Amino acid sequence: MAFDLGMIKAVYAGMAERVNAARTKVGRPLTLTEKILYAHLYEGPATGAHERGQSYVDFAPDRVAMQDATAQMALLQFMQAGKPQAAVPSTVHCDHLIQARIGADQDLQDAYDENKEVYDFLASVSNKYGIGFWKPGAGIIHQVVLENYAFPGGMMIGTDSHTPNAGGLGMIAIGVGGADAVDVMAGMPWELKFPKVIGVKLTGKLNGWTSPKDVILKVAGILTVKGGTGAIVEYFGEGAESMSCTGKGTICNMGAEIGATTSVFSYDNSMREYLRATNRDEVVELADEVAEHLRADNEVYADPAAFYDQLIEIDLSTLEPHVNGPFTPDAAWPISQFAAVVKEHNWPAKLEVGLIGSCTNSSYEDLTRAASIAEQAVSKKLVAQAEFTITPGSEMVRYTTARDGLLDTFAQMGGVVLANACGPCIGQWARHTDDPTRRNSIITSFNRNFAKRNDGNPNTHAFVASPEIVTAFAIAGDLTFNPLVDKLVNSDGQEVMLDEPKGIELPTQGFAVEDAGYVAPAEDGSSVEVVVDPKSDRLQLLEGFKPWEGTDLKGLRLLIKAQGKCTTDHISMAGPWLKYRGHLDNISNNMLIGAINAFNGESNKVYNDMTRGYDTVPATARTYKAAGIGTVVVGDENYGEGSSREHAAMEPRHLGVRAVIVKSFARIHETNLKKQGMLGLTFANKADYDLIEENDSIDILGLENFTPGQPLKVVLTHKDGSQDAFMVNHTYNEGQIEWFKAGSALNLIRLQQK
Ligand code: MIC
Ligand code: SF4
Repeated sequence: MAFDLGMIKAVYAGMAERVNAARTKVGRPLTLTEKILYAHLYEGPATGAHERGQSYVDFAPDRVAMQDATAQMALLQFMQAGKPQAAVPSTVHCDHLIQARIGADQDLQDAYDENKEVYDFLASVSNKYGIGFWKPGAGIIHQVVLENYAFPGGMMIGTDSHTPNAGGLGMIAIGVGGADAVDVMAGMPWELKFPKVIGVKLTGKLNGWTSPKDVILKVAGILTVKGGTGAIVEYFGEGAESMSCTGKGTICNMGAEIGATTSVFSYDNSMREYLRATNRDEVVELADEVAEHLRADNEVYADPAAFYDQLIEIDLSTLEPHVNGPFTPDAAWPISQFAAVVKEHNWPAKLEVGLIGSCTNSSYEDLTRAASIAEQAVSKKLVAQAEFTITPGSEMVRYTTARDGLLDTFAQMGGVVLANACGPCIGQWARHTDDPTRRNSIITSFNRNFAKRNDGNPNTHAFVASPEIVTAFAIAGDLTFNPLVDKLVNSDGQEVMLDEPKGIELPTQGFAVEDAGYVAPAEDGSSVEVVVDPKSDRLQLLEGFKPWEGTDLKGLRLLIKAQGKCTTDHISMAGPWLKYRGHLDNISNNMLIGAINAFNGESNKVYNDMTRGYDTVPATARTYKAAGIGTVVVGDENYGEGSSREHAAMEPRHLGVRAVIVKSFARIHETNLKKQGMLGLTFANKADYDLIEENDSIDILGLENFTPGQPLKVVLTHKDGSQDAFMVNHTYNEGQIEWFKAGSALNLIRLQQK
């Protein structure tokens, strides 16, 4: 059995006492979010109330999940922490490094050959430290977690921003950087600012073409990519109860796209059924005993506006299918308006590829609904006009859908089944295109659609929608097609319409799988050796970053002033660079190469004062570093949105950047910067961003008295000798200031070990 029943029992055993203590301290009815969080305080039952959006709180999550692209750095750090075993149940999932080229079997074999060194490393570290290992091909982390580990009322962290997917099973599941995973695996408290709680009340019932995906596409339109920052989104209402558990997972998964800390649903029948279908009847029995603690107090549901920081209401009965994009997941368009919007913006209307599946949307229900559309391509003699791919989220889903004939249905429509892995979702896609300079459109059932994300091509306009809408679009090959009202012409020249999708929530014959792909760790791993070849270009043992020198930072140079959207994909691109996720020096060659330089509007071309010319960002950083000169990165709003990859913080730290000063940060990235001993600062007055000139020398003052809540001062000396000064804010608490002083959080753990 892969899941840890003993741990779940222990969590539930303490639940009543902890929830009651919290209710007493807080002095009012509790939301579900608060119940789960208070039930996981590191200190035990609450001894006081925590202010939402204000207090930093220490938590004790129940488990940790890591995917191969982030696990390398997480585990390289964990190896330095000096612990014999992971303190909580933890797993590694090999999903990100598999390239989608031809189809599942060949691609998986190639991945084994190309990534052997990394897989061997991950397998042996896992074996040594008591960590469960899911082999390449087993599936995508979030799907595998939902199928095996997530449980109502639990709390987990994962080194991937879509970890919140487990909220579909009522778990508080939060995406973090690898250094946070190290804290939890080392048995230390894990710190988080107590989140605000946004309530989303779902009334009515989904029908026709509308699916759970459309709920989150709609919410993304309302809240935008930063509207969820610092908050947990709690869904409730009759509409929530009428949705499948996996549908809830989809909604929670994509909460990452609005910057939410996580999203969660309360325990209900759909979760019971899903747990049973995935062989976890014992969990149902246990959860039923504490069911009252796995939902908000009745008073909250009776008067939600009084208990949530923000309340949104969506009527599922009237919700339309949505298509979001291009280039950002919060550009939300109801299907009835989409065709007009496509024309108005002159986006390429011809659809070249439709891609379904991924961690977001590859449940049995999703695939049956999409297959019910694909089937009609054949029965109604329609020839699919776009390429079509299917990425199953796990081997269990793949095996079951193959058994039930769904994959054959897709194949008849011309679909290609890819490996159970991230593939095209993360740029691991060898897309076959005759002309990459052509502006073109694709549509996916994934979650992110930043420029270049899927195929590395800036000319690709990527849209996201539900799997059934993607399938209908792939058949039509045209973004101005609305399957709800438009007809298509078939190969007999007749006009036909697609019927509404029909899905099956859970397989009537049950899920099945031959080899799920799990490898249990050794009981005692102390004699397992982990070898890293010093000559490897994929893996590099870490050296600790230097501690703070104890003085203000003076004479720093501006490395880049980034303008506009600067996601973790801009800071540390994925795709071809995933290869170097275990080698800090090599991956640093992608640092900020996608960010737009505010002074020339170009990417990867910044002024280098050492050579008095323009150069790439990494090369410029390296020349300053070699000369012992620290640098500063300046950024815009929501800097670092997107992924949890801590490489986006470690690379600048490694290449000598001392501070990142921005208008606002995305949560995970800000924490990652702090953990790596970097200064992450925000303009007290956002307009001061404009004061920064290309040739500036920068001083950061006030560090000797670096104190929580006290702003620091920045002095700019411009090329002509004139100066400007302004204040910058920070959110460092006492403990985080110690990370800065020690050079990184990990340095501090090592000091404490000694
Ligand atoms: C993503 O969806 O962007 C990723 C790839 O899963 C990342 C993690 C990574 O960069 O390895 C994420 O979302 O955290
Ligand atoms: Fe993988 Fe894409 Fe899901 Fe990230 S969002 S875990 S890359 S499938």
